[in-house]
Amino acid sequence: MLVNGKWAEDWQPVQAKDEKGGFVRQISSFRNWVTPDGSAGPSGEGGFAAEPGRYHLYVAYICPWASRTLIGRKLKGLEEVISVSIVEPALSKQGWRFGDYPGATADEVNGATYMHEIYTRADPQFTGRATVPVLWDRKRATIVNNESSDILRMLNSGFGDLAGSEVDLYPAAHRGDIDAFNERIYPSLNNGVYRTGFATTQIAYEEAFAEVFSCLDWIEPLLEGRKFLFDDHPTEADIRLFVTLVRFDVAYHGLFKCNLRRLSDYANLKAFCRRMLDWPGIAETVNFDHIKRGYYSIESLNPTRIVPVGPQLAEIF
Ligand SMILES: N[C@@H](CCC(=O)N[C@@H](CS)C(=O)NCC(=O)O)C(=O)O
Repeated sequence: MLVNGKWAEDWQPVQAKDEKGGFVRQISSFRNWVTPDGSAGPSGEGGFAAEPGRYHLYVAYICPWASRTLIGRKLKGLEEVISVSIVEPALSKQGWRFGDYPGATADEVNGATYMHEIYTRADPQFTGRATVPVLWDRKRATIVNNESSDILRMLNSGFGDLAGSEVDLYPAAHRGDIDAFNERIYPSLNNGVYRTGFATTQIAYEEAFAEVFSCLDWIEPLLEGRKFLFDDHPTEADIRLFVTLVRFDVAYHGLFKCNLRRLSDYANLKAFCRRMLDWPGIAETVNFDHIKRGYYSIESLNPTRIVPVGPQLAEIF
């Protein structure tokens, strides 16, 4: 992580721990919003008006949080408006790195080698972890926001007419349901798999493990007879569910020891993932090679860094 703008120690996954040895995720620190007219959003300051070519997304294909924003960008037709850089899948001793691994890109905007350079460019004294996703503003040469739930929401409505209107990711009629669903699945499933995998005590592991499977067991019947959770197209809630489910059998079941059942044992969840993958644009955001290589590069969980051969995406879905 960075301490006062300097890279301080070799990268390791556990951020902070609670009193039981449970994994605690860092709170995102850049919270400004792109809005159609540059007025301030729900948090942070104004001055970030929607403009084509002004904003850039830094992402990792392995990362479910970053993948939320990649899917949002596709579904809102913003590929020509917002450019993207993709880090290499394997975490280096200095965290995320740009390079020539297949599917990764260089950083054409800032010319950085490591993601942490983007943080110190925005704040030379930054202390914290250099996470993805990051939404970068070329004009003010700073980070607009590094919280995926904010970025996903601003992709839906912050870009005004620059975005497509066919898919509303946060339809007014379903906002209460979407918020409640997001709130329930974040701790127990989206972050729950990480709390399981990065637990440092048996009790913290078992508690997180139980929450993961009770959450999956709760969602499975909800999807009975439905294409998507709340509408006839994907919304924020579907995106936030999908990014965790699609990684489940290939990374969380093995590496994170979420192994009571596989995702493919849940008929409705599996069929839901297939429908998401069939929605135009979504499959392009899922890179199984990066997902496998990235998770299995985490040395504290997999000291040999051997990448498992199976399963392939087509075998699961
Ligand atoms: N709250 C953030 C979390 C992002 C996050 O934790 N990303 C992980 C990748 S899955 C990361 O970049 N980790 C690098 C690190 O912690 O050093 C969000 O949702 O945007």
